[in-house]
Formats: sequence, C-alpha cells, structure tokens
Amino acid sequence: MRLITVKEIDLANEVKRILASTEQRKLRYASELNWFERWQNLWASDRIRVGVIGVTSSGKSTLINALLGDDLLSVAVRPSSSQLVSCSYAKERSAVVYFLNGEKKRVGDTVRLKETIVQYSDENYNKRNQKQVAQLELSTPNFALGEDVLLVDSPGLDATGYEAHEKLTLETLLPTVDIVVFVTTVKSEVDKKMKQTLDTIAKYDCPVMIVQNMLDAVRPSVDGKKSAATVAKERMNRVLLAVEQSAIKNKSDVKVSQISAVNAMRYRCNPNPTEQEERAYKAARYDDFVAGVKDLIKSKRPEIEKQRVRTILEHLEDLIRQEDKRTENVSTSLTADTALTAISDNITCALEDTYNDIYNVIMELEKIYAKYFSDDSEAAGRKISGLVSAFLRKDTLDEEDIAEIKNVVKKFESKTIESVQAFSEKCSMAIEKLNLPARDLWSYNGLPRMPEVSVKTKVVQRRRTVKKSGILRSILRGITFGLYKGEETEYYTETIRDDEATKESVKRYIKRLQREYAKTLDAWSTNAKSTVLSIQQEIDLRVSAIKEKEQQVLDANDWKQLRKELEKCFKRYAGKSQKQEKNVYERVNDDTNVSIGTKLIKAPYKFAQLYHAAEKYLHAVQGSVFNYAMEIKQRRDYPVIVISNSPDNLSDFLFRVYQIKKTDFRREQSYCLSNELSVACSPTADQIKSMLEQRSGANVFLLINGLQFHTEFETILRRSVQENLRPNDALFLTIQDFEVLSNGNAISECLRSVRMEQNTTANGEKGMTLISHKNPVYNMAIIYAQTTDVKLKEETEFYDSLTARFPKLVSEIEKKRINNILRS
Ligand SMILES: Nc1nc2c(ncn2[C@@H]2O[C@H](COP(=O)(O)OP(=O)(O)OP(=O)(O)O)[C@@H](O)[C@H]2O)c(=O)[nH]1
Ligand SMILES: [Mg+2]
Repeated sequence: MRLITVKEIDLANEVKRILASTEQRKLRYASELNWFERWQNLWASDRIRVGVIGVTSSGKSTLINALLGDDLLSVAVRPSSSQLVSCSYAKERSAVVYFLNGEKKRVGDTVRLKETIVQYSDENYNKRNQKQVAQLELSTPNFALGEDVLLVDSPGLDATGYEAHEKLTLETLLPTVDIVVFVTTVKSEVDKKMKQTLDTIAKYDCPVMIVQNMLDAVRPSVDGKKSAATVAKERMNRVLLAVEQSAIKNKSDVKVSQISAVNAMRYRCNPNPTEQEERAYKAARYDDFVAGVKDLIKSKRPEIEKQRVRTILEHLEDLIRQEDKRTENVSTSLTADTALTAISDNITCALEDTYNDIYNVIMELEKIYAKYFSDDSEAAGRKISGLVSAFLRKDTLDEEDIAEIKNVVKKFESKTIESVQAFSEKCSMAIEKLNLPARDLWSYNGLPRMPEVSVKTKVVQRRRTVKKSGILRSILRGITFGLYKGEETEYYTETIRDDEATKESVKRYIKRLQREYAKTLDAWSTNAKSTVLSIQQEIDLRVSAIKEKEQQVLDANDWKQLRKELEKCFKRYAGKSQKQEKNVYERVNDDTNVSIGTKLIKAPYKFAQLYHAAEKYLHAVQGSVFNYAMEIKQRRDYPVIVISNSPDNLSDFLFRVYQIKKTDFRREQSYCLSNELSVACSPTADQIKSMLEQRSGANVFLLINGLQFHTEFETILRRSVQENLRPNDALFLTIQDFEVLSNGNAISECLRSVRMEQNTTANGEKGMTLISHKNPVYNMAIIYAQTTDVKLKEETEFYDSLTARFPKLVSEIEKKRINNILRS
C-alpha cells in the first residue's frame, strides 16, 4: 500500500508550470526547467530504479538475463557492456534504443532481437560508442521483479582502458537510482577498490544489496578442512566486514546474497531445462535473491517516494536561496540615461551633415564646371542654383570670372572647414559626456590646400605701321600730296589674356578641386565613421548595461512574485505530508487515546507511524514490565498502592498499566479504586501509614517526576513512604519524565538510590526501578541494567532492531547514553 499520496511528479509539474509561465521566466530558468524535466522523466513511470553495478565481468549482465528470463544482454569474460540498459516488464518482448541526439529506434520482438541489441550495447560492436547511443530499454514478459521495477544494467567499474564505462556508471547512473545492487563475486578479494566503491555508493545514501556471484565456483579448501559452504560463509563475512568499515549509513540494512547467476540464467532462459539444470538452479539461490530484492523494495518504497519529494523540495529551497541572493543587491531604482541616446543621435546626425556638406561641394563644383564648359557636360542646361547661380554663361573667362570662382571656392573651403569643425566639436562633446579618455578625441586637418587659379596670359608678336616723324617727312608728304606716306612697320610684343589656356586651366582646376574634395571626403569619412563607431559602441555598451540592469530589476521584481508562488507550492507539498502525519496522529489518538507530546507532533510521517508502533510497544512493555516486576519479586498477589506528587503522573501510570481512563486526581486525595488498587496523590505521612496499615503487604509504586527527583518536595514524600514501609511491603520506584535526568550519571544515581531504599527495608530487594518515560528505549535500558533476564533481553533486542531501522528516533547522544547504561 502506498502511504504517501504526495506525488513527486505533481510537484515537479507544478514547479515547472510556475517557472515557465512567461517567456522571460522560461529563458531565465531554462536550466532549472531542464533539471525538473530530467528527474521527471526518471520518475514518470513511477517505477523504482534499481541500478546493478559492479566490476567488469562480475556477472551483472548474466544476472539480469536471469531476471529477464531471456538472455538478451551480451555476456563475456572481457569488458562487454558499454551502455546503460534499462530492463523492465512488458507483455511483449521489445527493445528501444535512445540516441544522444534525442532520436530513438524501436526494435520489435524479432528472433534477431538479441543480435540487434548487441549492436548497440556491446563494446565489441559499438566501439567507444561510435553509434552515439544514450541508453537502451528492454522489456520481457518474464521479468522477475514485477511491473514497478526498472532494473538498469551498467558497464563494469575498473576495466583498464574503459574509463568512460566507469564514468557512465558512477556519474550518470548512480545519482539517479533508488536502490543499488552491487555485484561482486565470491572469489573477489575485498580490496581497496571494493571499499572505494562502497564509499561512493554510500554518498548517495540509498539502500544497497550486495550480490556475491559465482557461488557455483566455490570449492572446499585445498587442505579439505573447510567445506565449500564454510568457504562461502567466510567470503560473505569478509564483505560484511567491508560494509562495516565503509561509510554506508544503515549498515544493518545491507544484505548480502550469494548466488550463481549463470546457473539461474541457464534455467530461466531455457524453456525445457534438464534435470541437472534444475538442480543447479535450486542451488543457485536465485529465488532467495529475488525475494530479498523484492523485500528491500517493499520496505523502502515509502521512503524512496518521500525521498523523491524531498529531492525536489531541496532543489526548490536551493533555488529560492540562490535567487534571493542574486536579487538582494539589485536596487529597484533605475538610472536610465536618456542622454545616451541623444548623444548617439547627435553624432550620427553630425556625421551625416558634414558628409553631405563635403559631398555638396563636389556637386557644386560639378555645376560650375557645367556652367562654363557646357559642351563637356550635359549638366549645362540644368537649372543653376546655390552658390553657382551668380555665374552667367560666358564664352570667355575674364578676371572678374576668375575672381568669382576664387570667391566661391573660398566659400566652399570655409564651409567645409566649418562643417568639419562642427562635427569635431560634437564628437569631442560626446567624448566628454561619455567621460572617455581624451586620446579618443579625433581631429581632422586634411582639408585640400589648392593653388589659386588665375587668368592665363600669353605673349604675342605684333606689328604696326607708324608715321615717321620729322619736318622733312612732313614736307615730303605735302609735296607728294600724300603719295609719300612716310610710314614704317614697327614690331613689338604684347601680353594678352589667353582664353583657351585660361579655360583649360580653369577646367583642370575645377576637376582637380573635385578630385581633392572627393579624396578629402573619403579620408575624412573613413576616420569620422570609425570615431563615431567607437563612440557608438561605447554607447551601445552602456545602453545594454542599463538594459541588463533594467532586466535585473524586472527579474528581481518578478522573482518576488515567483517566490511567493514557489513558496506556496513548497508549503503545500511540504505541508501536505505534514498534514497527513497529523491525520495519522489523530487516528493514533482516536485508536488509543494516548496524549502525545509536542516533540513528536513535529515528526515526519514515518516517525508518526513509528510513534504509533512505539506507543503500542510501550504499553506492552510497561504492562509486561509491571507484570514482570511483580512476577520476579513474587509480588503478584499483593495489593497495589500508587503514590505520587503529580496528578498527571498518576493518571499516566494508571492508564498505561491498568487501562484506567484519565481522571483528575486532585491533590491531597486518596482513592481506593478496588481491593487491589489504591491511589494517593500527595499523601501525608499519616495517610501513607494508614494506607499501608490497612493491608498486609503492599506493592508501593512511588511515581517520581524526573524533574523533581532529589528535590525537597520529592524527598519528603519518598522518606515518608520509606519510613512507613513494613517488612512485607515492596517499593517500586517509578520515574516519570525521565528525559530531564537522562544522562548516564543521573540514571545510575537513580538506580543506586532505589537499591539503597531496598536495602533499608527489612525485606530488601523486593522492588525495582521502573521508568515511565515516553521513550521506551530508556525504559528498556534501565530495566536491562537491573536484570539480565532473557525475556527482557529479547525485548531490548527487539527495540534495538526497531531503532536501527528508524535511526532518527533516538539521537546519537541518546544512543550513547543508553549504551553507557547498558554497560554499567
Ligand atoms: N562460474 C560462473 N560464471 C559466471 C557467473 N555469472 C557470470 N559468469 C561469467 O562471467 C563472465 C562475465 O559475465 P557478464 O555477465 O558479462 O559480466 P558483466 O558484469 O556484465 O561484465 P561487464 O558487462 O563487462 O561489466 C561471463 O563469462 C559469464 O559466463 C556465475 O554465476 N558463475
Ligand atoms: Mg555486462
């Protein structure tokens, strides 16, 4: 029967739902979600995972074949198994291969099933896992461990050269199993390696079963002095000793099973076994092994399920702790710097503007060119605008024109300088604002320095006719009536404007300007862009830092919300099991009407159950201790007087020993409940005397509150009882609430006191110390200290085994104390 209804799967689902409720959360908790997914997959089938591990060739696969009733797994003397193979029950034989890339391949029930499996699971066929297998799953209808068990075969430990095998087994399999079957052989030495493996298993704190395989190979000792059985027994003791010395916690829970896997397999996998095979099978002790594993699973199941929930809850706690830490220092105020985007926009615009400015100059130059040299340019007819509009089309270029051109080019130049400077300024402003080192400041002074253009002139040879001067010539001219002209040709040189050359030079000038500006633009923009880029990068960095911070703040705020949800979920599940425990309590209460101390109400479910058992046991023990005390002191037929200072102690004792329901025993009152039983609460010495006098011989049960032991209040009562005892009476000192004086010394002192009391009475040794404590271990320990009677010894042993099974019932300190008492 399943005791706990808290399902680890439900819990995992719920946590996953919370963690994946938004895209943001999904991203943030991706690894957590993965974790839950992984465990969920392991637990989905609700089966107990039993891992079979052990050194190479110890017979793991042989044993599993026997359990499968089908020799599907490859078996060999060399290291063979290379994969984790999960084996379970199914109506049909089948196998599924899971690959590392997430794909899977189903192999149906074919005659070649075994051959197919070998292809993936055996080192010989799938060397170094070339086939990228993640895992195999086998099912057979003959599987011996039932539907709710998943048995996992693993590669052998310590095979030299196959370290990956060991890694797979110890790191991948071991952390995920609920129970370990550790396979070794009867022949194997209990060496360092085996001890190491036991310690590794111990880390995972799961139940362990040890199998010593190859029982069939055990022979009597060579000298013939020891039979095979004796040899086997010795070998088992060696392993038990190794367990004793290991770090395994519940050592007494570790069972060792000696079997012959090969003989079990031969019989189980053969539809028509021979008689000899059947005999060997019986000697193989396989059935004992199967029963042992089943028992282990049955007894551990509730614990395993609880453990699974605990695993999740612990993980959840870790997550909460970790996220709390991560978000605690995130201040919720944002320092979003909107200026950053402004800076970025600013310099990007400046870059564009300056670029356009220089580019425009080139275009304007083009227009000037077109204006003057329309033949060369189709742009001649275009509407002239901007700086060039001042020009009118002319055939020649005179000084004025040149002056104009110079003027315009100057304007270009100053505009370019201005623009470049403006850009540089914005850059340096940005750099300053960003507080970047000044070396990042960039200036550009590669503006074109151009020779000036001028009107070209040329020198030409000229000739002219001039009248010669002189009186004679004038007379002569008059005489000849003009026939004599008196002229002469005169040669001279003159410098004139060379239109062609000027035009040509202006043409070249403009073209060159264009080229220079284009170069400038190129050089400048390369530099400027890289400057802007680095500023931009810086800005991007800062912006993303801010964004990250914003995200952190968002995350931190979201975490607050998320935490609430997770906590609620945590409480619900952690609380659920508590609530169930409480119900059990209530049932215990209903059934037995026992009042329960606060200490145990906090105990987990299984302890509540144990409490129930212990409580019953306590009744039995106290009843039997009481009876036993009467018996051993031969006081059965004497009337009983119960005396105490405390009404609570009285009612407790009467209920436990006589099943008398609680009544309010008020102080200074005595009751005669029957001829055999009288009760007195805080009686005076006289009252005690008269009570004792009324009877010939009485068993006086003096109940003492542990807290009051040796106080004046208690001593007075004890003295008056003691003084009034007659030789026929017997004193049973019964200590209640022993816990307060539960250290070895106090208990020993108590025992000494009662012996002293007894010795002072004439008929000494008639009584003994009884204890009425909620923890029966103390009772047993102290009674044991007073008697070595077999019956009580047995009960002590029973209780020992109970506490060994539920170790948390008695803390280590308490155990030590008890041991002290038992030894004293
Ligand atoms: N005598 C004897 N031999 C056995 C027994 N069980 C297994 N063997 C033999 O031991 C060898 C190894 O058996 P396997 O089952 O392959 O061992 P394994 O532990 O799976 O080995 P790996 O997969 O390599 O780790 C084989 O030759 C088996 O026949 C047994 O009970 N008695
Ligand atoms: Mg194997």
